[in-house]
Amino acid sequence: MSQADNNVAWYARLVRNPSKPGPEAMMHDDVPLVPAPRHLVRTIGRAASGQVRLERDPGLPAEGFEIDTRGAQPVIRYADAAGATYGRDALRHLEDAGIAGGILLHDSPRFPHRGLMIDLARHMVEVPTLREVIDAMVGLRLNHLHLHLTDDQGWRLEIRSWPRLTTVGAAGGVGGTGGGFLTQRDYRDLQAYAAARHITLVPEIDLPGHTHAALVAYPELAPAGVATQPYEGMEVGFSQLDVHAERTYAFVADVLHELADLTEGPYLHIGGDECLAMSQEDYLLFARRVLGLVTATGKRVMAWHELGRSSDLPPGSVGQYWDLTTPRQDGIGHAERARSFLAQGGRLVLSPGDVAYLDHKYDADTDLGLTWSGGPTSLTQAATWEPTALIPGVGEEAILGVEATCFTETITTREDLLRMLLPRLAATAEVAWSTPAARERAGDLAPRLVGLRADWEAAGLGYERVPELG
Ligand code: TNX
Repeated sequence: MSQADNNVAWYARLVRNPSKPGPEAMMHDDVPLVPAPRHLVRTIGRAASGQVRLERDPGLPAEGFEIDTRGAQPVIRYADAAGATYGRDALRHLEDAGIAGGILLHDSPRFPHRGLMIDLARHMVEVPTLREVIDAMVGLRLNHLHLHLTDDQGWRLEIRSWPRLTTVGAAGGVGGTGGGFLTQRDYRDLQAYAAARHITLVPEIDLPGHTHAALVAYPELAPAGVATQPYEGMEVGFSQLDVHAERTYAFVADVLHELADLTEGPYLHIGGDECLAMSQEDYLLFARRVLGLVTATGKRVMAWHELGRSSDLPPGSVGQYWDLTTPRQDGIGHAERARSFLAQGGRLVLSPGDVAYLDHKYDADTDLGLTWSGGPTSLTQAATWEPTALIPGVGEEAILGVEATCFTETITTREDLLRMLLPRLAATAEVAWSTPAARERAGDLAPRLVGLRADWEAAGLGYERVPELG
């Protein structure tokens, strides 16, 4: 049987609808991230028992793999270390579902950037929990963990040249709880833990707004230059650095220098969002200076889409779009600012607020979570959006990837964090990994989560029992 025929057979079995597979079913990357299980019985797969042959194949697309179970011994061909891990996981899930025999399938990601942002600033998230989040991410083939390290309520990364950022600025969080910070040693250890799981850390220092905690630590960086009390509320948009003081740029240069030194990945995320109390002129002045400072570190810029207000973006900058699946016409010009990154030689990572914000309630009755995007976000909503359908003029090539976010205003414990992430993180991951055709053919995500749920349970990772899970 030819490879293509086999692929068709695979889809026929996968979707249990032999009449459906058409020519597009033969695309090499046209497999849903989460396969459809045939039954719910868990077996100890051969993938787990080590009887699988692993073969590197440099011809495969990055992070891609091929599973071939037509012969006596299953073979996994892989492009790179990530592909080998993903291939082993996929084979194990197929075996557990009883559908691993006699198949040849290829899989590789639709988008190179598949991320999750965790907010450590509103409430600290401790290192052991971050490691568990990383464990969940690798099972979902997510490859970027973006850490929102600073905000009005707390500064969470040790900066040796400005020690009060953490001795003073890390004391509290929303409601006065959730203080703490990462030492540089913690950060490096976490980065190594992530790298071993094919995950790149993207550190974010949010500038020039969302900086109240830094101003409490160093009042001389504030426009008024006066000491302020720690902020424990949930409002946004009120704080800013003094963009007219040279010491502000000395501060930013020091922070970015230490951050770049710590960071193995190519990007430093510099925020840029919701700087609502600053004039356009001042914002653009600051943007020009800070963009130059990032470039001087040798790193690339990542920022929230508002930084598209600036026309000084270095080529290769990445804008993170956080407005809704249908951009709002609220005078801020979300779509225009996102497109500005493309016009300046950059690309976009999409985190639409109404489907990728996993800090949102699942439904009106969820005891924690926000709803600012217009309502709760169900598993189904998180799973059923199409990246190329959001912003007019932003198509496949403009999209570097997709990222879920989890801000922590209402999230204070490991358990709460995990149940806001899971199962919805699987939905964002599938949107980031799989083609629309594969997702459509595979049908609803919830019934396909059996293998992942078993993995989460085995790892002690709690998840929300949403109605779609039955
Ligand atoms: C918007 S999205 C924010 C955060 C909030 C979050 C809550 C973005 C760039 N900024 O400051 O924490 O909503 O969901």
